[in-house]
Amino acid sequence: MKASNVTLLRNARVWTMAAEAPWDAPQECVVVMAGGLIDWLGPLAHLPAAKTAAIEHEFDLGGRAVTPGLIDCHTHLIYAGTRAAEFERRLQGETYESIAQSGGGIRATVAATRQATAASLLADAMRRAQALMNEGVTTVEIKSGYGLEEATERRMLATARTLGQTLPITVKTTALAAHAVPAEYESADAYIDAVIGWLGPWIDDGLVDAVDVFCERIGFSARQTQRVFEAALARGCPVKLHAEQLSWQGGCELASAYGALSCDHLEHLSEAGVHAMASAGTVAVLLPGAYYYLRETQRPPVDLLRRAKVPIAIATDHNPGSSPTLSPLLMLNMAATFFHLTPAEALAGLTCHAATALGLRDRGVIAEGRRADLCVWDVDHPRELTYAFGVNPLHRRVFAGQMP
Ligand code: DI6
Ligand code: FE
Repeated sequence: MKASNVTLLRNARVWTMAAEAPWDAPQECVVVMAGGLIDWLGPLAHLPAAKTAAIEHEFDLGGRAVTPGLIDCHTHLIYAGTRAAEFERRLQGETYESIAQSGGGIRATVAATRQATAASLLADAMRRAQALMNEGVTTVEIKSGYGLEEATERRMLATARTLGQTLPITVKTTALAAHAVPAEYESADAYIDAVIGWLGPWIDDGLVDAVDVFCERIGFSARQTQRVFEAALARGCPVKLHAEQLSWQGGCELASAYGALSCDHLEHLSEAGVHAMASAGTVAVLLPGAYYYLRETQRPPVDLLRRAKVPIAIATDHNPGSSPTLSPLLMLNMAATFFHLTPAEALAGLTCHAATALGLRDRGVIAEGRRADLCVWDVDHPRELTYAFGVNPLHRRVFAGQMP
């Protein structure tokens, strides 16, 4: 096989997810992939003879639906242990916040993760990543945040990098050392001082693609968030924020002022926050799994986001405490049922807008020159991906032009 690996996909019904592309009618076409990119897209009759001559492999997709590969732009995939017992406590009436305040929650996962070896963290994370890939994920963001000490945070970031080098999936890493205050620090401010000291070397060592903070009354204040953002941006590293999940903290206004890639969760987002995000081009990442699992009742202000033309992404937020799901397809359904996204908006949220939330311009839509990361689905129309739940119609996942 030549390095360019020129492959023709025939009989494809393509939803490119480009902004202007029609939702109701697909593009009936062929796709040429070369060197891991989309080389050409259009009706077979228009395929230039020179392209035809270069084709090395051909696949007939039998009229199946093709979309961009799914992008899960917010996960906490690397951790040890489970919080199933904590789930039982919540079923008995304890709240997520009260469990966190009594030393459980994030801190329980931190204790388990500090004990774990890099090999076991990698093995667990590979199983979880494989589950995402089985539903069509080709790019995943992975956050640190269960170490809360230099060595373990670094181990999480390095494990995420290794995962991306081991499996056929792109991994974007996010340093979320400011996830909770570890017990050994007297104050949140003292811990933030330490985090700021760690960030520089991690960024210099190529371990970090973005920096995140849990801005919440059980996390860090807007002022503390600002200090972390300034340290990250001073090193040229983009920022994103866990914002307005359990309470309003003004995190979105702050994050937008710093040009954040995304603000995530957003159940308590204010109208001023929506406008700040719109002006900054910050993506709203909605996480219906956490909303469902914590039995939240306040929905993110989807109408305001729509009207202000803030791009809306959705993600699994996979984590052991508030969203232990590995199903991006279920998130499509929940984004529609809970947040009233249309199926087209939900799928855009797992493809083109998720790419923007990660600062990636080379994927998320199907177009010439973009990465050939694709999903081939056994459905007539991709609205069926949102309509059904507990169903996986993935036929093939194409990663960088490689057919499985
Ligand atoms: N928001 C969340 O939903 C997760 N982290 C965060 O900042 C929950 C993390 C956990 O409970 O382990
Ligand atoms: Fe999260």
